[in-house]
Amino acid sequence: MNIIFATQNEHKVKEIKNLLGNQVEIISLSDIGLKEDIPETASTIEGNSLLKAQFVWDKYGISCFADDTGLEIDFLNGEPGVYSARYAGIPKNDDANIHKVLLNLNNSNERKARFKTIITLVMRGDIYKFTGIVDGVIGNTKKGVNGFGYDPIFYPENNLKTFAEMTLEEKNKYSHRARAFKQLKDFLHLKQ
Ligand code: ITT
Repeated sequence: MNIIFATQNEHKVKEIKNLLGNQVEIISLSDIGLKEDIPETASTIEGNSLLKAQFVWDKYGISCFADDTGLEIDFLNGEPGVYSARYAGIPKNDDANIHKVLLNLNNSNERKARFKTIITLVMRGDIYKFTGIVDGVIGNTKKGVNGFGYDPIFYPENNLKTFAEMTLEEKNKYSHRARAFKQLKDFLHLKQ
C-alpha cells in the first residue's frame, strides 16, 4: 500500500516514517515533485488539515493524508493556534516564532499549553479525521536542538525534557502527532 503524506515539512515525514516502520510506503510531496506550499487559508486547524488533503486528492486522485498542527497557549488565549507556522510573519521562521511566544508570555507563571494535531485522511474521496493532543508547559528559554518548530520550548506534561531534548523515538511516545497517527493506523488496520 502507498499513501501520500501531504506535507512540505520533512521533520513531520521523518516522525511519521519512524512510527510506521515499513508496513506502508509513505510518499511525501517532495517525492512527487510538488514544491509549492499548499495554501492554508482556513480559520481552523481542522479546516487547514482538510484543505491540504483535499488539494492532493483533487490534483492526483491518490489516497492521502495531511497533518495540521497548532500550539495553543492558555495565557495567550489559544495563540498561536492556527497561525503557529507564521506567528512572527512570513516567511515562516521557527526562531522568530519562539521569540514572539516568549515575549508575549512576558514571564507569566501561567504557562499551560497544548499541541493539537488533526490528521485528515482522504481515501477514495471519503474523508476521515483523527485528533491528537499533548498537554504541557512552555519553558522560559530554548532547550535542546532536536525536532523542529516550538519543540525547544515545549515540555510535555510530567517531563523534565523539552521535545527538542528528546530523540525522535522519545518524542513519538508522547506527541500530538503520534497520538493522532496511532488512530489512523488503527483505522487502516496496521500494526501499532
Ligand atoms: P505542512 O503544512 O507542509 O505540513 P507546516 O510546517 O506548515 O508543514 P503546520 O501548518 O501543521 O505545518 O504547522 C504549523 C507550525 O506548528 C509549524 O511550522 C511548526 O512551527 C509548529 N509545529 C507543528 N508540529 C510541531 C511539532 O511536532 N513540534 C513543534 N512545533 C510544531
